[in-house]
Amino acid sequence: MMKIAEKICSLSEKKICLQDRAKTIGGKYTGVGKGKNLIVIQVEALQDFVIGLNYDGQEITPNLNKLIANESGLYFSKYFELIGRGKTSDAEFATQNSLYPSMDNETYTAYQDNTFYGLPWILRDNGYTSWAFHGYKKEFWNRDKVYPKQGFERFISEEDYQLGETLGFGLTDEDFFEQSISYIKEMKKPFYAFMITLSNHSPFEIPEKYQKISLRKEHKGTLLGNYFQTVHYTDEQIGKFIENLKREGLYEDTIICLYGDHFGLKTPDKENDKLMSDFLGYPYDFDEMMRIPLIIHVPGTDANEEITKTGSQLDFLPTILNIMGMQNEKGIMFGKDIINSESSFIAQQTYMLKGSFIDGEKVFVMSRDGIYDHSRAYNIETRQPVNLDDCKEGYNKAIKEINISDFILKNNLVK
Ligand code: GP9
Ligand code: MN
Repeated sequence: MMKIAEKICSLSEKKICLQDRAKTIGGKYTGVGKGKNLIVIQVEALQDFVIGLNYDGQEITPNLNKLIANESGLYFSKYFELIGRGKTSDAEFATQNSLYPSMDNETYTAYQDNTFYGLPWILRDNGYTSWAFHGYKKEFWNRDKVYPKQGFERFISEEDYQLGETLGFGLTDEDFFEQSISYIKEMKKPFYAFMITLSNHSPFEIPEKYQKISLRKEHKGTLLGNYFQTVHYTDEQIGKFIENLKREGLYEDTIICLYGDHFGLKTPDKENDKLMSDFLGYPYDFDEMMRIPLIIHVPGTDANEEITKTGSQLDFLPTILNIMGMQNEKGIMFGKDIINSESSFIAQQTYMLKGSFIDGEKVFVMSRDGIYDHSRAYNIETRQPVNLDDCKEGYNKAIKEINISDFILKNNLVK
């Protein structure tokens, strides 16, 4: 049978061979997580700048910091969201499938009848049980229709949880994590549990009893101040969940991955820009807005380091497959194994328009009027302007990548 990559070689008018896109190259940490259970937590609106932050002597994310500092914690600090029109659902899609989400409509609706071969299917083909968990209405973002097609055998949604006190959308992260444990215990091992949190959603409002961070005067009553409180609340629930996993004897044999789905504090926005720029000490821009943490904890290993190569949600699938010692035998991946790949390049398509990219050195922001010469570019460390002539190659590459991925979605080429 012809593999997907071979098919595209013959189908694509652009005659671009994608054969090598289905393979991970292997090397460092290959197979260190082989045979272990996998829990992937997608945290609502978690940006990276809160990680390791000391806010007037207070840690905003003490439990995540602990997971990173653990002798088996990998922390990817230059990791970026990659969404299309679908926000949370596109973050899920890119992460599971290593394809660019659609810009026509959210991918879960625009391509609900497509066939996919991403993480849930790959794990099932390797003997795993794959379930998804999210404490909101199952129809939202079309999840109930799309999850089975993605390879999830069961979707534990709002109707499967006991709704107590509510926050924002409804079920609290506290109830979500506490009640999910009994479902996880039902899963046949090895298992893959994909969990999507909810409480840290804009406008980040929680009752006073949960507001444990003592805020500076200038942050009180602002979105940034609220954000510190809700991130801290969610971090606490994740900490309790990890303790529960330990109590249930699951922690030692389970890889825990965690990442943010997308930004919480938008730019451009007058209030956010002022508060964030003052707080960070440099202008708040797209790269900081879209930078989210990725943590991979592989128990019983000495995989403990900060990885500073640039990556995005597209890269999660090849990166975790390398760690779990698996290959994607049938699909295609637009991402790379961040740990072993030489590349430090990511393309963007929303907020930063198509053609925009971030690499190890610079950020290129395509102009909204579509005229290349009106674009801007800056060095990611010094924040100083970069000559646009030095961005042409990256700009062309970014467009080409997204167009090929879009071609695959439009023609339903993943079988
Ligand atoms: C709802 C939740 C929020 O189920 O995932 O979605 P968002 O508004 O962040 O895209
Ligand atoms: Mn979201």
